[in-house]
Amino acid sequence: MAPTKITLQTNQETDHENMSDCKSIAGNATTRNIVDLLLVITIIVLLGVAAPIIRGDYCDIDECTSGNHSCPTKAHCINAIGSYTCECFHGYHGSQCLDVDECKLGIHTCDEHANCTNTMGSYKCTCHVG
Ligand SMILES: [Ca+2]
Repeated sequence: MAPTKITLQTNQETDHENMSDCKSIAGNATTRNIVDLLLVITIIVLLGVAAPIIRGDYCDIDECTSGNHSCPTKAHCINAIGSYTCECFHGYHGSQCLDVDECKLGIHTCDEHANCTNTMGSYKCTCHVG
């Protein structure tokens, strides 16, 4: 009677798969670290982009260049974030930027032998005859 052959299968192949799994797990850990790092970088970048938007930096309309302001004609328009201001030209004052009458106010620099004549935005001095 011939001996019965019994084939025993070793666990080598299974062990090999387990080793691959270990490497795979290690690889996944590295990948997870990279993904986490990219996530943190993305959040930082998004916060950097979002902060100016939240502050309104990118939502500002330049009323001065668009002509959508109500400054007096004798004023500079100065844009600001979310608003604008008007600054009277030199020689004009008040909320309507009206002419300053330097002669009437006595703030001219005309010589005592000259007449002061008010002009729009300024004044002029004219020497007395002689
Ligand atoms: Ca004047």
